[in-house]
Amino acid sequence: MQSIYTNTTISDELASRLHAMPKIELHVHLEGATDATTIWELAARNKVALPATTLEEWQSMYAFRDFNHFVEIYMLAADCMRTPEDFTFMTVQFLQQQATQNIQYCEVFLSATFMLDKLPADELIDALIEGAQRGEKQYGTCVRFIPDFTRELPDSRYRVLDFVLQGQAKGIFIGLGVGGKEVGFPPELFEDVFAEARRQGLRVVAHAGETEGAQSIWGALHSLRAERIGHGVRALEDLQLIDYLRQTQIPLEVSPSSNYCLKVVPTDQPHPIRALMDQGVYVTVNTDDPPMFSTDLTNEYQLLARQGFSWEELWQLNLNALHASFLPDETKRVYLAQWQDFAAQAE
Ligand code: MCF
Ligand code: ZN
Repeated sequence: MQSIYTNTTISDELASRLHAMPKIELHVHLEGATDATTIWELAARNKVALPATTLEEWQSMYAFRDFNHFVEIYMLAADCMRTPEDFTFMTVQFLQQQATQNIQYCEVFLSATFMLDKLPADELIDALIEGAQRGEKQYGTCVRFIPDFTRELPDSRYRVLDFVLQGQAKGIFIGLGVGGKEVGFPPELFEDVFAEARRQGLRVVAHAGETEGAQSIWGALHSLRAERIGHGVRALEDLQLIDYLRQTQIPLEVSPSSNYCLKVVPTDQPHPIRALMDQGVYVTVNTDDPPMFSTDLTNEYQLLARQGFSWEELWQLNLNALHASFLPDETKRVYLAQWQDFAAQAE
């Protein structure tokens, strides 16, 4: 990929403050957070054939030509994950990586559509719980999952909902999501399952406004009653939608590097998160699939700093993630008190 637009350099002091800053992440996929080397090892262990003869060749396939190519690689990677132990391992490894950047809590997607044919729901849930407990104990970072179904496989949606309800009862799943190809699969198709999920007390979120325009976001808001929008950057194409998002303060989960890598945003342009924020839209910063986009959350904040965001603005974006999370208010207050200590020291 071409280098991403920047218009300023940042001090080492700001770079390390962004690394040390206590953080929360709301939009990251477990499968997409698993690096190419681990996928290569899982493929070998589970005897899954990848279309590459060496790890280097597999790594080179992470240069995505377009969105569909990304989907292809993501599905190949997800197919290498076969056993409960794989999911426990991936979760512990993920929490370790998050902890090194002082990410204290994350809400993580799981591409459930691809998993339910491969291993029994209860074993997968127990494996994720085991990973979450082990990871939190060893590294201090807490995780809750939001399984999603894939738009282009809508028949999986009720199976995924049943799975989410099983994990909700065990306290590890908090919501239902939808992701994948927007083009040809509008939100209106999934109104039924989202209504049922809400009735069952699940939180609901939807990817929208990434490869489709504002109409897809309107659909996610009106038909699905999504509480947060994954990406949503194409809201800027519709001023009425921008007004609506400003008034309702429905959060957007923005992932700058992902948008550049998947050609949602041209690499020679500043990221539209600036325009969204300037118009009063509620935005948060996320990684989406960090190793697939050669990034991590620290790097996303540093990239925005290199596009001219001040420390105060970046700190506000970080606070936005805390407030937009599905944590109980009491827990948010505890984090906030700790974070204020950090901010006071940083001044
Ligand atoms: O946010 C990115 C790109 N847009 C849509 N979906 C996904 C992204 N990263 C992972 N996904 C997931 C999605 O949630 O991929 C699956 C779904 O589970 C579909 S096929 C890539
Ligand atoms: Zn995503």
